[in-house]
Amino acid sequence: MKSKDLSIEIRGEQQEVAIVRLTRPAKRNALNDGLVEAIRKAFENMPATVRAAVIDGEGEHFCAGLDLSELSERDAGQGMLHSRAWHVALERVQYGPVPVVAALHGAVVGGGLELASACHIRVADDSTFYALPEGSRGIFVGGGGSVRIPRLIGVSRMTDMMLTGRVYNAADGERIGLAQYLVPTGTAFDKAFELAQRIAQNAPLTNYSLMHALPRIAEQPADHGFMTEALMSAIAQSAPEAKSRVRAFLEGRAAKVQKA
Ligand code: 1HE
Repeated sequence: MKSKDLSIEIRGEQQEVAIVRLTRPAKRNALNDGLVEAIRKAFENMPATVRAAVIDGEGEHFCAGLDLSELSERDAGQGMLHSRAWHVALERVQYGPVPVVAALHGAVVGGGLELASACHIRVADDSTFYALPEGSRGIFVGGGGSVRIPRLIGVSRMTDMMLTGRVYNAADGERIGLAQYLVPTGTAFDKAFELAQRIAQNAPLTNYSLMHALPRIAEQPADHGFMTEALMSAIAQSAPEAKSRVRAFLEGRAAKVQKA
């Protein structure tokens, strides 16, 4: 399946991985309304056979953020609705059908960082840099960045990025928590795909609980969180797949945890 600015490729036989690629390199994968809608539809219409996804960007940069050429046309009400449309699309990424691994390189800026923050794992190569140029452009984040980015790096670092235009390089980005993996230039997609293939082998209920229950539990007061955890834990372990995986370990048929 291919639209002008977004391509979707499904790889694998049984536990499939979807590769969702921004294909607007001439504009550094800047996200216009059509592209935001295409991302939403990609996750709403993901085939049931897909178990994990990778998002990456064609060309030298992952994503230059909001398409600024569309910004000047909006009044306040339209601006609010535009931001809400981003919220819906990125909510479909974060709370969609499958875990999503972002493969980052080059610019991951503005709305590009908001998109990356909605993914479950971020793999960055050495060419990656992160910024929130909204601060210098006289605007504010609108794609969920003020909710998701502080959860990765804290309010003070995000405030600094927006107040001063601070740009984090790939190594510092990994150090502060913008990415979980740092790999050599040109290898982010390969690493992200390898991780997605691994994730696709998990029991679907395990992936579901990590995507949908864990972030909500983390937001709950401890007392509520313990209760939700107990419920999720009971549901996950009751699945036939959980029972057969535990039995495989006890019978010596499953891999041991290896020392890192
Ligand atoms: C764009 C955009 C864009 C590039 N909207 N057209 N984001 C920003 O403020 C980042 C703006 N972009 C940049 O700082 C740079 O383009 C990059 C560092 C990402 C890449 O630099 P470079 O030298 O590789 O490319 P370029 O020459 O700057 O751009 C190539 C073309 O892409 C050029 O168009 P052309 O017709 O002259 O070839 C650029 O105008 C175009 N382009 N970025 C529109 N962002 C939900 S709210 C989110 C709010 C935000 O995201 S605000 C932050 C926006």
